Amino acid sequence: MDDLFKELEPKQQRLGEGALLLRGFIAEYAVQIKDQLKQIVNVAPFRRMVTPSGLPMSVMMTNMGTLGWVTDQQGYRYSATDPITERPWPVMPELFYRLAIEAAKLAGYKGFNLESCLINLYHIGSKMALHQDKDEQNLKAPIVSFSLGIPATFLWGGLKRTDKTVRIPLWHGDALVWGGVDRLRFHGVAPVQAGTHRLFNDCRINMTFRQVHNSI
Ligand code: MD3
Ligand code: FE
Repeated sequence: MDDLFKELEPKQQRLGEGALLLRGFIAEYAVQIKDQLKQIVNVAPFRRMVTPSGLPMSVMMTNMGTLGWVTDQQGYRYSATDPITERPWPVMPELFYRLAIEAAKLAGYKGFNLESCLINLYHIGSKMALHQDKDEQNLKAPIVSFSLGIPATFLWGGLKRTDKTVRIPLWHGDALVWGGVDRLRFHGVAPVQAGTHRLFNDCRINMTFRQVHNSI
């Protein structure tokens, strides 16, 4: 869809019973978010992780919060420390915490006990293969995602890998919340097309906010 028409789209789009797309939800905070991200990546730099089969991912990653998602030849897991620095991941700034909880609330999820944020950095051509997010112990809590920078097409699949996928554009400032019956949908990101953004140049950043453990 052409960028010229995006203001004609509804601000809230229900993608499924448990999934809500909030167009432009974080747009007004983009400058603050960029400043905070700069400080995060000074402590925990973006790096290319390898999948359990040893292949480097095209997306670069880092984390903030009490737990971070990591992958290496040992497998996928959550870790309280950054394997590069062997120090705890940077504390999640208040702004991110507040915005993610607010987005979850708007989508109908209360009591979201936010523990982790995975930060993905896409360059032109970076992509994410179809997968399910199932490394969390708690599959009842929702996941909140924020998109920044150049747009991407995300692939919204079904509960089986072979189910057809719907292509949905994600623009700078969009938030997406999914949980409930939509929590285990297969999803991915198509190779990012060339573009430029006034704040993020030729990059796309996606942050996913997660509750890993069950609440007590
Ligand atoms: C979940 N990130 O980090 S987030 C991931 O844009 C991840 O970086 C993508 O998948 C990114 O694990 C997508 C948005 C998203 C979209 C559709 C979904 C997450 C979804 C459908 C079901 C479950
Ligand atoms: Fe995912």
